[in-house]
Amino acid sequence: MRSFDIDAIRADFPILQQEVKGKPLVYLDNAATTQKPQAVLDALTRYYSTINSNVHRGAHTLSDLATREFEAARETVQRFINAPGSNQIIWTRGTTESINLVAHSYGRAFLKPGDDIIISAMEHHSNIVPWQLVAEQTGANLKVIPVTDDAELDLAAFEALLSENTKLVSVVHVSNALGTINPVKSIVAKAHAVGARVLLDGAQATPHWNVDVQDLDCDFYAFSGHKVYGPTGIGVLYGKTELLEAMLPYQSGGEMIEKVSFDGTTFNVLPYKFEAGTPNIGGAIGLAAAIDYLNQFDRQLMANHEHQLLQATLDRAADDPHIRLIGRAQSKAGVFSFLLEGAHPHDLGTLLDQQGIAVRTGHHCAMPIMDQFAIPGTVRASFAFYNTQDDVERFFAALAKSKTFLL
Ligand code: C6P
Repeated sequence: MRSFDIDAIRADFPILQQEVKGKPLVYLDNAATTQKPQAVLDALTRYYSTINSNVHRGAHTLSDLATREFEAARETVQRFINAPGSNQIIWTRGTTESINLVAHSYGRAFLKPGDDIIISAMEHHSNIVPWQLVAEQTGANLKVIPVTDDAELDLAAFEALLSENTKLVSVVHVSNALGTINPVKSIVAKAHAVGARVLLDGAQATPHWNVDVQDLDCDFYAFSGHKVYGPTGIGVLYGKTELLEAMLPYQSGGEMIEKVSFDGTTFNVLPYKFEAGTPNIGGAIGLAAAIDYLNQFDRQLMANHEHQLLQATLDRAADDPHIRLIGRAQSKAGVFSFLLEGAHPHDLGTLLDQQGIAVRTGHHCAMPIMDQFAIPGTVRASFAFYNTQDDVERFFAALAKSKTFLL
């Protein structure tokens, strides 16, 4: 196991060494996407420069090598989230596609008029819109767990929404806009008690700690490779075997079939039934390299480090009467979402960028929760384990300078 040496860690990330606008980069947009360690870049280069070929198809050596690495990557992901079987790991393009797969193949097939789907008011659009479409197409009702002023799920209201009509609950593990860590294990247990299935959107949880899908007992779990230090364009859907078996394919074409004739087609076994077409082979191998990179460290130490950065930020912000913090949950991941009173988030984001500070501004694809707080959006600084106390200092120095222009 490698020690948590922040200088050595930062040296692993080439992009962090550069300057932006003539200033050393302070990258605080990790909730949007994380940077990639050299190990991931090397894995992609090695794949494309030595074994690139299509998987499960060729009769030649390279295809065999690519297939082995591709399937080994699936097993790496299986261990990463402690899934019982690697055939429960379905490659997708990302969290968005994973949720759409469940909405399409489970929602449209199994929901009917009068059934209830429950989501929450703090969902990302990718966990709202697919369910709105499913509700329209099936006649099911879409119900929403309210969020308190402290940015926590109203669990009493959730329990009141649950009934024998509840067939599916789909909630975010960690909110990208607020940082709230939701008590998903108890949400799963309560939903199961009424016979409902549960999908968890893990896009913002997997970057921070080791998720255990068996411990959570969720029915589906979705996450994106690019948020866990892997490449873009690769993601994961985990599902319980009996559900995946019962579901029809999401897309159709090559790979997902067993036999095709004009009398009819039979489908391939799991997970290939859900993987039509040539998959993102390099992306899967790159994601496995990212997980191997993370596994070199004690992830608890990484999480502690991120938490210290968040706490230092919140402490500094508490002393500033101009800062309005959005997201005051007790249990919070490394997301600092705020408004500078009197300033539009985009203006502040631009001024920070000019000082080499990368943050995200806007509604963060979570318009309903912005509406609830009656704001157009926020400025969001989000932490990864390679950020430092110095990044926090430089963020606040840049904020102070921006205030001289804006206030
Ligand atoms: N949030 C953010 O800046 P994709 O784009 O498919 O990899 O992930 C979608 C998604 C789903 N759920 C949550 C909780 C998310 O945070 C995201 C992506 C990014 O917050 C881009 S909008």
